[in-house]
Amino acid sequence: MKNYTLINLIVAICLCSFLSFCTQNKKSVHTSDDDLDSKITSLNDITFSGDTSKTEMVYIPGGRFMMGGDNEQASKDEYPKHQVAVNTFWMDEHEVTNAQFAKFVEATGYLTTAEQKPDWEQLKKQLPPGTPKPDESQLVAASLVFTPPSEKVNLNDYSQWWSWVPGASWKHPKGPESDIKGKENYPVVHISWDDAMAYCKWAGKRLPTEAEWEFAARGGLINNIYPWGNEHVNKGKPKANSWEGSFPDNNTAVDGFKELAPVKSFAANGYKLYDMAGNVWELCSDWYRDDYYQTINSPNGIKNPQGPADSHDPDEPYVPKKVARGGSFMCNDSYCSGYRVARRMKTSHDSGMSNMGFRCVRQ
Ligand SMILES: [Ca+2]
Repeated sequence: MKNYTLINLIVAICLCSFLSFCTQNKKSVHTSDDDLDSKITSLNDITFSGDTSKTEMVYIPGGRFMMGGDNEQASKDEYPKHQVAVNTFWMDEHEVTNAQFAKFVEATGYLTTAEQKPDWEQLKKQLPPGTPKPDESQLVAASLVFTPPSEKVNLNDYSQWWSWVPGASWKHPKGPESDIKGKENYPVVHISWDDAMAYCKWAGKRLPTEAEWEFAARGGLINNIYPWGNEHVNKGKPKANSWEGSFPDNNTAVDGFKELAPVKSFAANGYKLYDMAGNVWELCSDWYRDDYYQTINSPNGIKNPQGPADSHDPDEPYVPKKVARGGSFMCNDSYCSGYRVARRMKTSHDSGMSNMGFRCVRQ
C-alpha cells in the first residue's frame, strides 16, 4: 500500500508539475552520459544563432476573428467566444523536429528539463502544502512516457497510461534504451515550456501567443471546428494524427500512426500550416487561466492579447501553467478532442511528456 501511494504521488507530481528547475544552478545538474561542465540550462546563457531566414515558415496575414468554442464539445474555458485582432507574423510550417532540436543542442550545449535531476525545494512549491517528499530514488532525471494499457481503464486516472521513466528525454523518448535514429523528421517531444523558450531564443524566434496560434490554426476559415473545416476528424480521408478506436487501450490507427507521425504527413490548412491538429500538443507563450476569455471580452474586441498576468487552473491551483494547443496523437472525442482549433490545454512550464512539442513564430 505504501508503494502504491508513492507511485501515485510521483505520477501526480509528474503530470501536473514536475521537474523543473534550477535553470540558474548548472552545477546541481546531473546527467548520465554527458560532461556536466559543458552544459547550459539557463535561458540567460542562450545566444541567438544569427539565422534570420524564414526557411520553412509561412506568412500569416493579420486580421480579426472570433476566438473560442465552436460546437457542443467546447468546454467552459473556451467561452465566451470573443473578438480578437492579431498583427501579421510568420509561423513555422511544421512542429520543431528532432533534427532541428539536435542542431540547437549541438550549438548551445543546452540540457533539457527532463535531463536534469529535480530539485525538491522547487517542486514542492507546486504541490499542496504538506505533501511528503518522495523517496530520493524517485527524484531523478526522468520524463512522462505514454504506456498504453491492454484493456479499458478509468479515463479519470491518468496514471493508467502515463509512466515516470528515468532516463526518458527528447533523445530517448521511451527511456534509456530507446533513441531517435531514423526519426529526424518527427516532432521533438519531452520538451518543457522552458526548453521551448530556450530553442526559440537561439533561433531568433518566439512562441506564438494563444490568440496567434488559434488564428493561424483556423487557416482563414470562419468559426470552423477543425483546421480543415467542419468535417468530423474521423470521417473521410485522414486529416490529422489522432487516436482512433478506444482510448487508451486500443488504437486502430486508421490514420496510419499509432503514436507520433513524421511532420507534414497530412494536408496543410489554408495558411499552409501542417499538423495544427494532432501529432503533438504545441506550447504557447501565454499563462493559462480558465476565466481569461471572460476578462477580455469586449464589444470592440481586443488586439494582440498576450494572455493573463498570472495562471489559474481550478483543477490544480498550486501549479502555474502555460497554454498548449492543437491536441496530440492521443486525442479522440471520448477524451480531449484536442484537434479542435478552440481547445485549450494547460501544462506547467517545467513538464515534458511523450506528446508535448512546439513550433515558433517571428515577425
Ligand atoms: Ca494516429
